Amino acid sequence: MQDLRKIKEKLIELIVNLEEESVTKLANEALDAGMEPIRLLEIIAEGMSKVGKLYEDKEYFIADLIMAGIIFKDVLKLERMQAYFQNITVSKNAKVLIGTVKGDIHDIGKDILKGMLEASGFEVIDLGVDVPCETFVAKFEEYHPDIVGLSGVLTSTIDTMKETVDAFVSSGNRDKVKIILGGSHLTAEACQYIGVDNFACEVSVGVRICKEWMLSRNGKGVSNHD
Ligand code: B12
Repeated sequence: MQDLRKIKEKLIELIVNLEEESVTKLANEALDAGMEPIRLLEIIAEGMSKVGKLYEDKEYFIADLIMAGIIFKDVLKLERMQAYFQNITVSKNAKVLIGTVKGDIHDIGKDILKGMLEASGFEVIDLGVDVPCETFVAKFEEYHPDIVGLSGVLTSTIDTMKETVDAFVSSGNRDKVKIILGGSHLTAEACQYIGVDNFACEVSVGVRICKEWMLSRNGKGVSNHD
């Protein structure tokens, strides 16, 4: 059994080299060796950032970004990762509507959010990617969720997120729901400009915020397995 620090270094190296099969094999070994699924996700995300940097530096191309996305999804599909996400034994007492905003098709962060919210007892309605403002509002009016989560990683989503929140304002729905933003490019200033209740650059932080909101709303919050 390799030690976890060595596994981490090797995993990042394999991701950067886009070695799909070797990443899933080593990810399984890491879980066997006792690595927490959430830690594994952080390591894979670190590898993805390095791939993103190589793309920025023009050493990698769009095909390499696509491959990196496929590798991440392979890891999410591993049996033990699925088990981690689907560990739901509680009644669903809070609803979250999520989606990646218009113009952005990145969905890995959103999918992790969905898995972690469900594992924490939330019911999740996932609108997918490239979701227009009107769809967010229409689905809000259809499902009446407690929380709306807007995902986006492109810097251009600051404007699209604002348009989406503005659509909640103009339809008279903004005061009826908590809205959280998620994306690694977000800041407190952006959050204030867009007009939302909170933001998170990490899914785990976002899930904690959602739990706290539900706690303060009904005094009992959602059940979880922490
Ligand atoms: C894989 C990838 C792709 C894949 C996406 C596959 C998929 N199914 O998602 C594909 C190939 C499709 C792609 C396309 C493009 N990409 Co791309 N991509 C990436 C890459 C390498 C990894 C993204 C990823 O999945 N990361 C891992 C996940 C876990 O991270 P995440 O999504 O950010 O989620 C985290 C947080 O943001 C947060 N979170 C996310 N959503 C939410 C929601 C809530 C509510 C909460 C609380 C939290 C939360 O939690 C997660 C961590 O816990 C990044 C590089 C990077 N550094 O991220 C570039 C990157 C995001 N892409 C980039 C670009 C430029 C593009 C393209 C424009 C390229 C092109 N010329 O066509 C297109 C855009 C297409 C579009 N319209 O969206 C740039 C964005 C630059 C910018 N500043 O806007 C990046 C940063 C690469 C770079 N360094 O240049 N990409």
